[in-house]
Amino acid sequence: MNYENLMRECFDLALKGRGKVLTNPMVGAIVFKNGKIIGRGYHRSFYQDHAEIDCFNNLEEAAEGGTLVVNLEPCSHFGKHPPCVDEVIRRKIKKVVISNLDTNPKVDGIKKLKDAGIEVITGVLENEGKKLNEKFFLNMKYKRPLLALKYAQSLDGKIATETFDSKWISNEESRAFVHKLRNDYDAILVGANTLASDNPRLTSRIDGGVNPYRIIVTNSLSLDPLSEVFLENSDNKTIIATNSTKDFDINAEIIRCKTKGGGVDLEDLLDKLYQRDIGSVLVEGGSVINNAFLRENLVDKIYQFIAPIIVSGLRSRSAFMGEGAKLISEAKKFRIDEIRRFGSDVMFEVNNVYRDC
Ligand code: AOF
Ligand code: ZN
Repeated sequence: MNYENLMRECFDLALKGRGKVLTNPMVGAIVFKNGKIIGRGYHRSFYQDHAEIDCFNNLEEAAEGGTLVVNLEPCSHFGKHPPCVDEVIRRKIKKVVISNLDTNPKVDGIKKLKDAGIEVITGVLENEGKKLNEKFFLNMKYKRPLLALKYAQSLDGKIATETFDSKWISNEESRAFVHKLRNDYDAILVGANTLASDNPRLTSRIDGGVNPYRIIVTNSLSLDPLSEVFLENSDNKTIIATNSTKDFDINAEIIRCKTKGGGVDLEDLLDKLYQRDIGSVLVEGGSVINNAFLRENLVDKIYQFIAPIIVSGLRSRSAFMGEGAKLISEAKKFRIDEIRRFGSDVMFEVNNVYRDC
């Protein structure tokens, strides 16, 4: 039997948890029996049931003798929830069809299923499954959030003019896509300079969207407490990440980080965010913060929008400014994985070649 179409449906179910599962994977599950689907479920959010349990809670008839199709190996550990494999066995499922193995070292679900006499098929649409959960697999491998940069630049590689004007380089269609992106990421990060010059809200303005954490990185304490991110804070998700030890009187949570090179130690910051279950960070910063993440080899992905304008100017800003490579052979290497058009703009989605999980 070919399980690809059922697996595709699991992916679609899994995607309903997009932006809500934090450091957990997106998982969809289906029970198939006597030629029809008798139940569907998915992992709705970080705190809610795993997909298999959600699916078992929505069955039209008993699952006994049926096939469970799920995009990730069912878990076998006690985390926030008891092991899914126990429930799969208790429900007398006959066969389990999986796309990806769970790289969480605590999980060894396939062995438990096989020991219970259940047939297990793995690797169905494996690459698509990996792409779907690229954040989760990176989290598991590096024990830190996936870090992506997003910026819009002109044809001549400028993200702002000599007078620091940067509104609006990309067009409306590109910006609508950015709102969708923000919904996919757990946190949006900017530096104090961007906060001062753009005063962004950093919210996701799409229907049913979840607002990401908003992180402001600063080594000084001269932030304007009336900036939008501190005002529009009903869900209390603005974080100031600083290496300063001074006190702030500001409407935000403060994360104190180690100091590196005179600023915030970014690796330490990512560790601290991961401890708070933040699995992905989108940097909408500017030249300095982009370069700081690049130099630390922490950039996993870039969304680069290119608008058909030319800014020119000796002092206009490019996306990365600061210390750079002396030789081309020392340049940081990425792979262009996707090229999309948004009206007159183009977007490259590029990934760090060393980060494949
Ligand atoms: C599954 N089905 O839908 C998900 C799984 O703390 P917990 O109990 O939520 O466990 C989280 C871990 O469980 C996570 O790191 C991953 O290994 C697995 N996620 N497993 O069987 C699911 N979301
Ligand atoms: Zn589970």
